[in-house]
Amino acid sequence: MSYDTKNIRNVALLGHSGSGKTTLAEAMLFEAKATNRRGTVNDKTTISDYSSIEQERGNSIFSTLMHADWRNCKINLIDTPGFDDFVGELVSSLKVADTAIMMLNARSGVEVGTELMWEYIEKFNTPTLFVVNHLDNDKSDYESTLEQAKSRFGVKVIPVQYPLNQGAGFNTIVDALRMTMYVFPEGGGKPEKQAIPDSEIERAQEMHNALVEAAAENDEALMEKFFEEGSLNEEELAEGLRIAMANQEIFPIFCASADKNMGSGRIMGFINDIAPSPADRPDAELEDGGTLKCDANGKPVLFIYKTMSEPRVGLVSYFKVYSGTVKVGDEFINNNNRSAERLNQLFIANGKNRESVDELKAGDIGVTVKLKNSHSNNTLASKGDNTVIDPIHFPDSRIRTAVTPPSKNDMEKLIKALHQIQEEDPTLILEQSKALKQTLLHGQGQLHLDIIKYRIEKIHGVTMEFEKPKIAYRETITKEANDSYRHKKQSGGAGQFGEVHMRIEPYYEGMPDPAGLNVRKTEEDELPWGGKLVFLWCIVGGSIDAKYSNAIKKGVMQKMEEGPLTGSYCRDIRVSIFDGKMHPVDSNDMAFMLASTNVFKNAFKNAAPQLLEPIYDLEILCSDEVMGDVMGDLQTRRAIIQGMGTVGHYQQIRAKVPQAELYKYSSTLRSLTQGKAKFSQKFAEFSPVPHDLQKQLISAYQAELQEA
Ligand SMILES: Nc1nc2c(ncn2[C@@H]2O[C@H](COP(=O)(O)OP(=O)(O)OP(=O)(O)O)[C@@H](O)[C@H]2O)c(=O)[nH]1
Ligand SMILES: [Mg+2]
Repeated sequence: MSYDTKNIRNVALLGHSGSGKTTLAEAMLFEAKATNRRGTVNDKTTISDYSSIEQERGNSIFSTLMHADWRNCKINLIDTPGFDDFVGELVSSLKVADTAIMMLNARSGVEVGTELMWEYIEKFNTPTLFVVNHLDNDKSDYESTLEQAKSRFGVKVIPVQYPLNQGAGFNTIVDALRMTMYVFPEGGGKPEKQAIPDSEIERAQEMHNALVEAAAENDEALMEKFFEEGSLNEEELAEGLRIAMANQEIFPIFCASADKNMGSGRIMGFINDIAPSPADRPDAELEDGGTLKCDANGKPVLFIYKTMSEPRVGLVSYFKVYSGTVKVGDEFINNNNRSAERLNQLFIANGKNRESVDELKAGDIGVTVKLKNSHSNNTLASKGDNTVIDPIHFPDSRIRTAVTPPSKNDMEKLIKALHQIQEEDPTLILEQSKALKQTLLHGQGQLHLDIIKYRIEKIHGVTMEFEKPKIAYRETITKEANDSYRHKKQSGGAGQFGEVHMRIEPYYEGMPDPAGLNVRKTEEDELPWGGKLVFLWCIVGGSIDAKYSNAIKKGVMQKMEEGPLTGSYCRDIRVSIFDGKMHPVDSNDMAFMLASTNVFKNAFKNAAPQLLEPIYDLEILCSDEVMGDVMGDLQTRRAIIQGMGTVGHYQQIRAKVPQAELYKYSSTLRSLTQGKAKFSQKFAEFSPVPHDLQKQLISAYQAELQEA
């Protein structure tokens, strides 16, 4: 049997690390009888954190698909990792979720991870409910957590529940939607429903009224009814909340102790009653700008949001059915790479446990194995249907490292293993840098890279060392220089002769023709590594035949590719060839190329050469108390502060920082702020290296040349 679209709820669990997502998921599955044993993170027995690396660390690292039947609904639950190193898992989960549960830790309120995840919730427009967890902790503070959530996420944050006795003895939740009090037995589970005591009635009624108002606000008929009668009946209230929830007009707040299994059943009940089904969400966006309706009778289209390889099984693909009904044996075309695929098996999953099903309807999330040539972000559709779901846009990388295998012979094996991980984890970028002669990994943070190293070693059996990545400097000049060079060789047979007179100048957009020269031909090249080479042929009177101009330009290019100062790429230079000499017999392309390379090199050194370094725009979000440390640290990194501001109750710092100063920034920031800061970075521009540093870099290069 498969679930109808309207009875499916796709829910992603989000929240700062440690807020209790994995524990809540376990409690939900237990309450829904999807498991008969409630595991714990500490005992390494949860359904969600099933991989050995998650169990070793006690944190989620991958998103995990689970599901539970609750009354007439199938709730697909995706637990996500809280560490922002694994933000890729969060983004792909939000792509397919129709509701988010944002977990707040009542001991710490809105944390920096909450802020970042909220940005994604806003990007995806995901209907969201909050769960204030850890209410059984002595240090928990529901009121302040609620205040923080309201001040940060706005007036649409409205409590449905509050705890009556937070702290070690926590067992009672007042529910203002149902106007009931839930008293949990020791060990949690099914609560006893009691009348709200007189002492709490006023507070509960006030909250109830706020909910009714919020429910009425988004529907004219309900609004009218509310004005006429001053209230709504249960059904109308539910209908109003459904509309408000689907349109992100309300972000209800629930209470829980996931650890004590208190509160999870009511949350599932609310999801069942109020949260949107996939068909209640806006139509899916397509790559070509069109949209696709979530309709089980439509054409079958599925989108792979995640893949993972498993020992003995091979590739496991997690997908959402965006339209139609998919059945075992269905044939598809992968519209991203045109390869044909067949669904030989279909599953629903609870962590590592999979259960075969015959079909899945639009909106549902499922699993298949052994697809031949499909990866995350691919759309499968029937032959002749070119639908491509708008892909997941992953964030830019924030950290890089160079990697080497212990021996050169293992390089191929290492690259193969990295490629495989990259296919499963689109936030890992592998770069073979010709310029730096290094293999680079770009990722989301030190922890992200450490986990990749662990997987490479444990799963693929290849060791890998991290090395400091080199910096991709650029070279340019800051003034004009003129020079000439004669290449002449007369050993044995045919000789070689070529003489080139060259002017080089710093190039800028719209510069006038070179003074005193007669430009015959202009070639303007965008360089593959950025910047320009402008090549002017200014030979008059035939001192060099025009047929040698290509060889002369090639000679210049050779040095542009391996600059005279540090062997880095050169950029933004105008070269004018204005004189020279030929020999009727000994002149040839090779001779002119060599003459050109040499004259360029010599002129370059006299043209006040300047090294340029990559500068990154850095954006840091941190709490007040660590702001001073973050700023102090930035000062040691040649940072130029661009601006400061506040985002909620967090401080935001924007700065320009040279890439050379960002090595290991992710781990430094984490230890400097005990995880109370997050950052992102983006390449901004190349800018001049300070004089002293330039001198150091040049001598280091010279020394390297001599060693070689
Ligand atoms: N006392 C108490 N402990 C809790 C509660 N919820 C979770 N914990 C504990 O807090 C720790 C972290 O819980 P997890 O469920 O792993 O948190 P998470 O949000 O999944 O964390 P990440 O996977 O790192 O993002 C574990 O030791 C849990 O047992 C709660 O309500 N009360
Ligand atoms: Mg977890």
